[in-house]
Amino acid sequence: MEQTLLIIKPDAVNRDLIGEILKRVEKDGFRIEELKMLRVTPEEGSRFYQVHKGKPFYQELVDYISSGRIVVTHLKREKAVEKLRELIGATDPRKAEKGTIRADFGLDICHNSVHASDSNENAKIEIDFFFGKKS
Ligand code: FUP
Repeated sequence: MEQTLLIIKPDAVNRDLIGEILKRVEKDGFRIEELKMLRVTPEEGSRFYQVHKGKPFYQELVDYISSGRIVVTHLKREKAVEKLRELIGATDPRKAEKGTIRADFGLDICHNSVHASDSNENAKIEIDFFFGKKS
């Protein structure tokens, strides 16, 4: 079974969308393996998004992810990475396919409600980042 990481970002937590988003994820066949709510520091946010360092939106992204509480979930499913990317839709909510989480709830390209790992390699790194290394 493949694994991936989903983050429900501050805009969605602040608009009481945790239940709605997790319902969609579970209905799509994902098993929630681990889950927690937390707030990252700017330093943790900058480490999490270090692949984007140097890009014009980097500082806004780091400020945003550390601006409020997030819900982090470790998920399992067949083809988990690919299936979760499909379920959340494109990065920019205006370009995301109808019925996806970002199309339905995202506010703009920065405040786009959710994050999902984009590869198996990054899923492992991101799950380790939030839930600690698994043997
Ligand atoms: P995604 O994998 O769909 O989350 O998208 P990226 O890894 O390309 O981008 C990570 C985050 O950076 C996005 F969720 C939002 C932010 N971003 C911007 O704010 N502006 C951009 O032009 C691209 C990304």
